[in-house]
Amino acid sequence: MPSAARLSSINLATLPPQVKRPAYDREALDIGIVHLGVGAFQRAHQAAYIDALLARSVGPWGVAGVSLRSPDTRDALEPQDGLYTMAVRDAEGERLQVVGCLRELLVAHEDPAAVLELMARPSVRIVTLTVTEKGYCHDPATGALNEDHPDIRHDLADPAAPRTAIGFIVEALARRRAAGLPSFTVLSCDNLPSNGDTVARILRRFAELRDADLGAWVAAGVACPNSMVDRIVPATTEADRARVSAALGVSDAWPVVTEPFTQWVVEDRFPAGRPAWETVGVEMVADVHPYETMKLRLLNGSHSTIAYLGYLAGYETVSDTMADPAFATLIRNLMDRETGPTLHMPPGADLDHYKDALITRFRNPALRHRTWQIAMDGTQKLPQRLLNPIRDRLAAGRPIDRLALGVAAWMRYVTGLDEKGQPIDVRDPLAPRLAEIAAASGGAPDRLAEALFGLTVVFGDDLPRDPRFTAPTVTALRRLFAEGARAVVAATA
Ligand code: CS2
Repeated sequence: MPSAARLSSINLATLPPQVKRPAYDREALDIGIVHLGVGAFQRAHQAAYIDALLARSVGPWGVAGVSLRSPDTRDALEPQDGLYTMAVRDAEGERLQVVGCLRELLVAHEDPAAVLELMARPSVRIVTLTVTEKGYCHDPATGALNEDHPDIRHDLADPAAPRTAIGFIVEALARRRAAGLPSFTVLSCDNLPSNGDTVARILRRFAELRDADLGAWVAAGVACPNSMVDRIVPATTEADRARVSAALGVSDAWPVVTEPFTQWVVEDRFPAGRPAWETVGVEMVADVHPYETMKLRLLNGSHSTIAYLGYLAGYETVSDTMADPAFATLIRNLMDRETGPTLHMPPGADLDHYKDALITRFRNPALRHRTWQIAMDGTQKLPQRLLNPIRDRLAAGRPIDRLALGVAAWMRYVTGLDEKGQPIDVRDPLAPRLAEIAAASGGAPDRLAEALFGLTVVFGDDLPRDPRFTAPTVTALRRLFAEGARAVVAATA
């Protein structure tokens, strides 16, 4: 990085005129929202909405961003007074905007007491989360708290120094209760089915395990609206940092890069109050469920299918994969013939338009969204993205060939060796177990599939017993080993 000055409050005024910047008094912002899991997604999504809201009318909605473990975001943004650039890119070009709503940055692992103090402040009315699927410490197949999770056991034993988002929220709520303060609303912004109901169930169970009274209080008094979040935000690259810094004339250690599209649908249940989100394009609704299923199945289900098959076929990014006509056809047909027909569309939504827009978004050549990034944490993602649509298809007596190919591609991927025999860096909370299974199968597709079906936390106990699911999945897996992903995609598309 050249020795240019760092982006910060004092040089905001010197930025080139085309760079949008916070049009409000940042100093006057109280912390109204604590966000757990401050990362690229939240900075390009929720924070962008809050920034737009504050620009319309300044209010008590400053955001404190908490990282649970890694100090990287805090280390990058603290010297910048919490400021960072959001670069919105597509084939037409790039727009830069400096976002100003992040007013405090904390690292929970370093100072849990400071995070609990923050969450127990009277000004805090909402706690939002993007901690990824695995951050909920639950069984993905059932949505129930995993009571044997080592971090959950730790947090139950030592509530004043938690490690998990769940432990922090419940301890902060207990402190608010003891202080006679109202509880905050908990808003999950992760790609989980019924994310609000899921976090409510997990919080209630965790609180109950701490003490029955607290459990009852959490169950009765903490609102957890469901929400659907959508914006594609690939990991920032060195090239992004250099390009954005050059355009600013000052250096930004961690800009975020995203697409023009953004959507946020939220259930309107905020007893402690909320920002006037509807004034900046957030859809406030009574029931998020149809929006969420549409997005998880059409966007994320396609994404995971692209990620595993594309990676195996040697494609580095989503747009590279989608530039291959066989893949583009497969994904369109997956939506048209398998996932789309399982949906009850939200009021006013146009399925064809939504699917067309997704294909354009996946093709966005200005984003380098790595297949490897999306391939992460498959054990946490498969149930809602591919397996639930498979259940619905089977219940309707309909074929699942493309969905099964996606599942088989995940199985092939988690062997940890690609089609050229090169190692794959498989990131997953169950990675050690997956590696054991792969080693024990000795490269035999049937044994591999059989052993992976035994992961009840992923497949439940229904699908592994249903030959209408296992047979096409095993067939696809055999073919992936024998013919390679590109050929199987072309033949299945
Ligand atoms: C992706 C999502 O990494 C992944 O699993 O499918 O992060 C996806 O980009 C977002 O959900 C888009 O809203």
